[in-house]
Amino acid sequence: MTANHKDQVLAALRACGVREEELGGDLTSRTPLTGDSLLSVPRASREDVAEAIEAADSAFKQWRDVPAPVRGNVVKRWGELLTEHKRDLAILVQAEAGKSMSEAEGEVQEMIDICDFAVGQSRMLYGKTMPSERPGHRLMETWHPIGVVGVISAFNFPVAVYSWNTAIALVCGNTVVWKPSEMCVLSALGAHSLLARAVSDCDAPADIHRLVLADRTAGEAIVDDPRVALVSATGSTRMGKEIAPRVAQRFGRYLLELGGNNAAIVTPSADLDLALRGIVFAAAGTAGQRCTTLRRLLVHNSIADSLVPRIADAYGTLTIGDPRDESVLVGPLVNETSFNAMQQALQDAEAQGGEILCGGKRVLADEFPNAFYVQPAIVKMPAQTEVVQAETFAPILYVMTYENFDEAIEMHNAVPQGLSSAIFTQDQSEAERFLASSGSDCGIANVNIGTSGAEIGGAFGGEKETGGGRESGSDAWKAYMRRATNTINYSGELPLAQGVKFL
Ligand code: UN1
Repeated sequence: MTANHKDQVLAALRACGVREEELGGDLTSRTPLTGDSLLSVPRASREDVAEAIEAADSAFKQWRDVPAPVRGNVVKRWGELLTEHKRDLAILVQAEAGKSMSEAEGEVQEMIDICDFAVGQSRMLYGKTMPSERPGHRLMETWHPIGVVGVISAFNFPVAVYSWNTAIALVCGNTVVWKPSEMCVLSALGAHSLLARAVSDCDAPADIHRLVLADRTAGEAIVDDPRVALVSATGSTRMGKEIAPRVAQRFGRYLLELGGNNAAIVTPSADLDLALRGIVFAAAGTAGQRCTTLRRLLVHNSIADSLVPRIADAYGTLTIGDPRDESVLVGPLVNETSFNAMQQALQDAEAQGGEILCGGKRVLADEFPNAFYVQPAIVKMPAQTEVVQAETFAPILYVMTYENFDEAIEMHNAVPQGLSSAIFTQDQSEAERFLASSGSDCGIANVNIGTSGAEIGGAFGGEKETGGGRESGSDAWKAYMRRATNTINYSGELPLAQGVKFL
């Protein structure tokens, strides 16, 4: 099985255009499906990172002057290649992140979607014109690229989040240096090779995108390098707390997508069949390893006894195991550290008055002694204690009850993170109150949809300890550009603004 898996991964890498000489080295990719090593890649040194930034910086000097719609051609071609190699890249994502094939292909689809979006955006880098207060004057704003964008991405979406940043950064006229998670170097090579092919097919400068495969020291080199105009990083709140002041120190820009602790409120009027499906996908899908995973369920007292046992029953029907079997819905945790963190959180939850209603145990340990498959857990909590306040990157759903709607909103917002949120209700007034300024305090607020699985067309990101960044759709492109305000005088006179007289 493992030998076959390696062969399958190697075939997928080759299909994506990865060359033999890019493999072999001391950075080894290990699959969470079995815990076995797959293939190794060379580890970039600090000097390699500096060289990549230098090359991307010098490519920027050319790329910024290429018309934006022409830059869009590269991204268009990338999208075509991703479509052609969707399955190949999904095999790599599955091998390293442990997702079901449907979710792994969904991740590549997210890349294709952002390419489409970015191609359109390349013709819509709109600036405003404003009426000038002076006769014979025009006032307008123009948007310009900023330089090298450093992308630091996490294991759980090893290629999609990178592509949100890269597709938009490239059409905006920036160049990209990418440091992926060291757990997902093969997926990174696959995605990067397809982009390299698109770049070459379009005769664009080769160094508009560079990949550095290494551990966190490479990330630190990107964070501290003054040639990196924007650091876009996905990861833990702890990581973001280190990055933000370091980038701010050198007046660089940062865009952070950090921890989530997402909740859903279920009100008495909710369609419980629909809520059930939304909750189970959001809480147990991707083995609880999305930033947008549902971690807290706030259920009205009157329906808790009918809804919660149904969720537990649905959990009992989830197929857990090696996702190369297409009937599997829940794959493994990424590694032992994750498993230990989950067990610790469950212990803490019990110590803080919680009751484990179902799940939480390791399964398939005999078959896969080096992989960590777990049953998704549901834990009834008396209150939002310390463990509920923290993001544990594993499938634990904490359930709490509430009595009135205001209390539900208050509980909803009473955590340090602010990424995604949802309400299940058939009552329009409750839905509107949830979406109002005094409702959910998150960057994403949904009605009758779970917390995860956002489309790329909207801006993605969150408030508070989630870091405040916005990536992907809507006007997130503005974070990748600088704005210039231009005043043009065609009057032949020199009237000063505010009526000031001088000379
Ligand atoms: C992440 O987990 O970092 O909304 C990104 C979602 C996906 C992206 C998740 N579209 O769940």
